[in-house]
Amino acid sequence: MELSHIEHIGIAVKDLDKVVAYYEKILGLSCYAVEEVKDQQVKTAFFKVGQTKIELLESTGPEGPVGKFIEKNGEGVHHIAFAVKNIEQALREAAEKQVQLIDREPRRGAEGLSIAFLHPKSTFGVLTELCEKKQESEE
Ligand code: CMX
Repeated sequence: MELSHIEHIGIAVKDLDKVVAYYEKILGLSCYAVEEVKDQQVKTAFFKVGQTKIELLESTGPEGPVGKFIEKNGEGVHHIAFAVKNIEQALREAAEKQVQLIDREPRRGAEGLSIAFLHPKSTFGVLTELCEKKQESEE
């Protein structure tokens, strides 16, 4: 699988506004986008640190993946997302190597990226996201 960089780190938070204020006022970053991803029951806020982004995730429903995560673990690092050259190929390779896929096919995530998750039970406890920025014409 060809990974180019860490695309983002996802962090589960209880109160998006409060945490955005921390990243802006203490760490000196600037939030450049806030977006709700309805099918994932999350509201997200993005920051750039070099080539990598920080994605803050506030749950919009207790049964969503972030709501369940916070209920069990509290706030903290939720997932790591790697940029891949070819997401379909990367998923095929992972499946061939017996990695459990959460998404068998890529789907559209925040910022219009093509994304898919690997199950933390087969990635040594780290929920892993693969992302590819498709050209408009490829979608
Ligand atoms: N990191 C590590 N382990 C995790 C985890 C995470 N983020 N989320 C859940 N788990 C573990 C749980 O601790 C639990 O472990 P045990 O069986 O040892 O108790 C196990 O996975 C099952 O967890 P669960 O709470 O019962 O939840 P589900 O099985 O219903 O769902 C998962 C788990 C990973 C399949 C689900 O959270 C998922 O599909 N995640 C991918 C989508 C997602 O996270 N979307 C939010 C971000 C969207 C975005 O970035 O835009």
